Amino acid sequence: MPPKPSTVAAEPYGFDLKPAECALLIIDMQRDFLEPGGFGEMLGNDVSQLRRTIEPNRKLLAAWRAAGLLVMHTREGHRPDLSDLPPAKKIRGRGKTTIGDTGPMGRILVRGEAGHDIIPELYPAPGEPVIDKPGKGAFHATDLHAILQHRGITQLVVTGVTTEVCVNTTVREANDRGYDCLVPEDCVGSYFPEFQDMGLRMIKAQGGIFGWVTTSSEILKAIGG
Ligand code: C5J
Repeated sequence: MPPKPSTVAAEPYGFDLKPAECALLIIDMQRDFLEPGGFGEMLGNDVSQLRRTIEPNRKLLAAWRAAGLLVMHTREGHRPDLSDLPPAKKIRGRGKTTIGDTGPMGRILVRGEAGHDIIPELYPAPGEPVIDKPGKGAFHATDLHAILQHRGITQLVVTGVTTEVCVNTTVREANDRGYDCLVPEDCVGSYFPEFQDMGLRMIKAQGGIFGWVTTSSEILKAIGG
C-alpha cells in the first residue's frame, strides 16, 4: 500500500501530496554535469554546487523506492549521428568543444557515452523508466507525458540539475500539462548560487505560479522515510 495522502509543508503553501499519483522525476544527474573531470568542470564550473544535491537525492530516492512509488530519470543527450541536435544548439556558445565533440568522458552529451550516463550514486534500478531528452525540458520530444498518463500520475516531485535550466523548464512544461510540481530545494542544484535562489523563487512566486518548493526532509516525513 502506498503512503497515505498528507499535506507537505511547502512554499507558498502546503502541498497536498497524493503518493499513489505522484512520481519522483530526477533530472539529468549525469556524470558530465556532476563529476570532477567532466564536461561541466571543463567549462570552468564549480561542480561542488551540484554535488551537494547527491546525498539528499540518494536518501529521497531510497525512501521513494521503499514506499513502492514511481521513480523516473532523465538524461540530456543526442543520438550518436546527432540527427536530433538542432544546429542552433550545436553552435551555441561558440565554444571550441561543443555537443558531439570528444570531451573528457567521451563524446559530449551523446547517448551511450560515459559522461552521458547517470552518476552511480543515483543509478536507475531495473524497471525505472529513463527518458532520453534532446532538449532542456523533459516533455519536449519525449514520451514522458504518455508514460505518466498511463500510470495515473497527476503530481511530480522534481529534483536534479540544473535548477534554472532543465529543472525549471521541466516544471514549467509539467505545469502547462496539468501536473502539480513539488521541488525539494536541497535536491536541485545550479553552478551559480544566485540562479539557484532565483530559480526556486520563480517557481513558488505569485501563489505558486509553476509549483511548490519544500525540502527533502518534509517529503521524507510524508512518505515515512
Ligand atoms: C541541464 C544544462 N540539465 N544546463 N542542462 O540543466 O545544459
